[in-house]
Amino acid sequence: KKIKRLEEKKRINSTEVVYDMALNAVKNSRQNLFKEAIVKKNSNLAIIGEFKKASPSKGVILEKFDIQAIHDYYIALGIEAFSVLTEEDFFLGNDKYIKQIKGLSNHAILRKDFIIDFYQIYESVVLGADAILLIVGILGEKLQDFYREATRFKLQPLVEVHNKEELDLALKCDCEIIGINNRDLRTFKTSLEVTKNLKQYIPENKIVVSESGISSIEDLKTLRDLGLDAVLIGEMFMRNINNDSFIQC
Ligand code: IGP
Repeated sequence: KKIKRLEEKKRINSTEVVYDMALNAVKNSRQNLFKEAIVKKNSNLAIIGEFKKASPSKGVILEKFDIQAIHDYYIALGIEAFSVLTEEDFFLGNDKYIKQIKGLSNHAILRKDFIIDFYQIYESVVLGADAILLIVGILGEKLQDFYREATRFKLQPLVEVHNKEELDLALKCDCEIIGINNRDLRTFKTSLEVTKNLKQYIPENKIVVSESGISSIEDLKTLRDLGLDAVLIGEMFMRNINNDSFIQC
């Protein structure tokens, strides 16, 4: 399904065309904006708030997916950066959300999608993303090439790992920002133990983000004490946005 969708896009705009568009768009790059928003400044954790309508494990999370309302909620919470799901089939995301959100404020934007083709790197530049997700579990040894191409186009890759082998690959390609996904993408189960385990193997100079399944103040305290730079939260915020109380966890 993914590949079919990509083929369709390429029929409309070939890789060469999107590549040229990216070369032009990279001139407007907000260099290092994402990195600077999430790097540890004092002992506080930065929070990346995700715009997430649905997920493969939970189905539709937020019926009324109002970009402006979610944006305003995140601004009120003091969130440091945004993560925007553009993946259409499993997360009901859309490319157009990036432009919409950029029209609302200057926060850094991470494009969340399954990047499997350079085409999507060029497309991310054209869409105006500041950062993209590169999933080591999907890219394997190809990570290095994707990382190089993304940084050549001034995108800051968040390199996502879930186990020690994947982390070793990420470290081998000397990436700056590592995302530890607490969710096992095969079983959908989340555990903060994944972050606890992997954090110890990551050199001090890396920016480390813990992703998925973060749902309480207790979780945030645990992660802060581990010395992380940032956390990435989607579902918990999406479930709380329509509640009267500020934050329910
Ligand atoms: C957010 P949660 O459990 O707070 O909604 O998780 C984010 O980590 C998750 O959406 C995610 C993701 C991904 C989605 C992490 N890695 C890769 C799609 C693709």
